[in-house]
Amino acid sequence: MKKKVSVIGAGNVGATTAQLVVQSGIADAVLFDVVEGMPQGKALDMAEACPLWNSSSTIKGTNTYSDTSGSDIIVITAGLARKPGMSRSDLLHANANIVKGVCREIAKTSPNAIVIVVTNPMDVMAQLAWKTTEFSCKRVIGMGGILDASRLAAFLSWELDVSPEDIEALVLGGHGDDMVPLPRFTTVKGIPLPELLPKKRIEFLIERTRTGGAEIVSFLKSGSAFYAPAASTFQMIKSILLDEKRMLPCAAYLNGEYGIKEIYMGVPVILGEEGVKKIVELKLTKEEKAQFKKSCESVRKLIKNLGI
Ligand code: TXD
Repeated sequence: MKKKVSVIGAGNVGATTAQLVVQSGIADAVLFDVVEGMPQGKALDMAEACPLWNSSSTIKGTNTYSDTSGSDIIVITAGLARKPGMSRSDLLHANANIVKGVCREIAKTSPNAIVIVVTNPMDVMAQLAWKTTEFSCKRVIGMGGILDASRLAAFLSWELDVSPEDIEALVLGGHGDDMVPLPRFTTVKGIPLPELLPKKRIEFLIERTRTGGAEIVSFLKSGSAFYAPAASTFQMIKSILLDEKRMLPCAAYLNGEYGIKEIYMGVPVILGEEGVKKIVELKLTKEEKAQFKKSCESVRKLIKNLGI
């Protein structure tokens, strides 16, 4: 039997993630949303593309949690985008209510699933999902660092005129304005970035990475990025389902690693069939440590604001 991936929230990121799963053929998918008809319509459309994709995966769109039961992976993309007049804090509470509701349901219907949290503010929502499901922290993981690193890799490939295939970028910290891109650990075929570009240029590309999400929002006007976020989520799904043991920057629960306790933070982890197999600890410089700590404080503030 094929593995089962359920995507909660059939909007831009959710539907595109489901598409990547079904198109790859590595699992069957269920697309869930509270909007009636929308997940059914998108799922039917994808199912009708399967013959063209040579995929034997199935996909079902639904408004009923029982259809997601027994999932191997649950991806949470359900949430609201910020509307005019809405503060970040309003969004925090609105999305927290949605994620909490989703987690209560999936904990009952898919008690053995690995949960990938995408909804923003992602690090905080990952913490909330872990608390609400009461799953082992190895089985609740946030998606953010892969996307940030992919953005940096794309900018570097244009800057250096080299294939993105040969670029390994690494970004730590929370998935927010104070993420911590690491030039020392960003390499082109093994050559560290500081040997390839002047400091000023690296700083410019790092700043573009930090504001990468906003750059896309400013073009789209309504809605935010979804192709690269879905591709990032799919990389996690694949590493888990195929037990690839990829080392990927994800939000994981830190309990002493990096000198940080009891919060979700973006760090390199090894992802396999049981979820987080290992948190990889890097030796950071004083400056990198300070940036990482600052990023942790921002996430901690939001967690406090939510009272979790
Ligand atoms: O790197 C990252 N982690 C991110 C996060 C990258 C991109 C997007 N990021 C966040 O993901 C974004 O800020 C949002 O919080 C989520 C989903 O983004 P998307 O672009 O897919 O948003 P949409 O298109 O508005 O889709 C959200 C869907 C929409 O169809 C709603 O009807 C649905 O969520 N929704 C729900 N589904 C299930 N259950 C409930 N309660 C619910 N409420 C809304």
